[in-house]
Amino acid sequence: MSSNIGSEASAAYQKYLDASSIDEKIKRLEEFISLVPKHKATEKIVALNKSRLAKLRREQEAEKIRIKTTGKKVSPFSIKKEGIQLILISDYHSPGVGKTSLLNLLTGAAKDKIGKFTPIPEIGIYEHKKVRYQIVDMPSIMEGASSGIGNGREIISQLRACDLICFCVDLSRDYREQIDKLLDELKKSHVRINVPHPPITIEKTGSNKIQVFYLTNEARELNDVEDLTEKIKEITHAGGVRNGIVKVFGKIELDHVVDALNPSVVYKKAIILGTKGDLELTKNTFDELEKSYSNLFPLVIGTSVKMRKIPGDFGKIVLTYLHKMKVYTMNKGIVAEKPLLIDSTPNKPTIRDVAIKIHRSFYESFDHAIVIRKDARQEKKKVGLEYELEENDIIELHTK
Ligand SMILES: Nc1nc2c(ncn2[C@@H]2O[C@H](COP(=O)(O)OP(=O)(O)OP(=O)(O)O)[C@@H](O)[C@H]2O)c(=O)[nH]1
Ligand SMILES: [Mg+2]
Repeated sequence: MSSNIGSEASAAYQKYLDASSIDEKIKRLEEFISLVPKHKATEKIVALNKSRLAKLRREQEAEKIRIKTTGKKVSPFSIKKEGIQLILISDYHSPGVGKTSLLNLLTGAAKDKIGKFTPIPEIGIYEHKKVRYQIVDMPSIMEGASSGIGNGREIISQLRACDLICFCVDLSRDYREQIDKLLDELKKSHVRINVPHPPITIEKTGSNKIQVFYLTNEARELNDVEDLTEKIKEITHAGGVRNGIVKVFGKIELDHVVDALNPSVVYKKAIILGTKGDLELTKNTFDELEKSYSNLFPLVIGTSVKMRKIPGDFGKIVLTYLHKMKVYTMNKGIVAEKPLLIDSTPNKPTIRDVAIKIHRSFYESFDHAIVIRKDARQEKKKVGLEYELEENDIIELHTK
């Protein structure tokens, strides 16, 4: 990756990034540190990674103590994320909606568990164009899940951390009832679905007042800013924040202020997977569902496990929906096997995003990058930090 670090160390670093357990991360990071040539230019990288290693070792120790004292391994509901995590949920019904069947169709996992109630999460890995997706088949969500019924708290806490929630809806049943039940439990748990993060943040400070700043033109041009500022201050005060800084980045509503004060509010992306599309009359249900929920769910996909029907490029559809773009890093002419995923909103990603994503030290000591764009037959172009990237670009970073 970098001319200072050397190819072996860069390869070890990539393995560290890919590692999924603490033990493996520690092993890979030790390997990386031992391979980095030690001189002035690499001092900072070595120090940074040594402190990272110390943190990982503390986590490993804490985990050992936890197992020793509680006698328990990690709960089956605490799932270690790997790749892009999709969680399948549905309302409780017997026979089930078809989540385990979908998991099996995509990943081959849990074949013997189809048709039986799934009491703990089942997990499988689906790979598409070298991108790994962790599919989690959750136990169905019961009424009252938000107050803990049927492991509701454990399930919802996983949903808070995932990349995409997949509402699985049996097309041969009343779809409205299924979707609304799920939405209701999520709403009660402060999980907001398919709405962007409102453009406001509130930080507690040591200062003796609440200050409100409007940081973009859009925010500064809001109607009656003085009145709005007073209202924001009142709500913030009532929410228990006496000293703080409120930053407004765009158009906001007063509900957004309330949400920003509540640390349990999360904003998640979700899609609908209609199931059992082979059964009679489900075509009509699918069309109706798609139409009536189009405001809330821009993506509804019809499936039938019985007919092995799910889009062949399901992975690509998910990546596009999550606004993620795939690029490849290169080191001394060798292209990494696994792609790197970078966010492609609100603007097109640049070399800067890639450098920061790999490691801040690459950004700080950045000199130039080489970009190969095979689709446009672009051979080795030398570029700077602001260069905008396209899907499948191959990028080699060079540091000073
Ligand atoms: N006709 C038809 N039946 C299906 C399809 N997918 C699943 N089923 C059937 O629906 C039943 C339930 O499927 P599961 O995959 O176990 O459902 P689940 O959502 O995992 O159920 P729980 O774990 O109980 O929440 C099984 O008998 C499946 O064979 C499908 O595409 N078409
Ligand atoms: Mg199941």
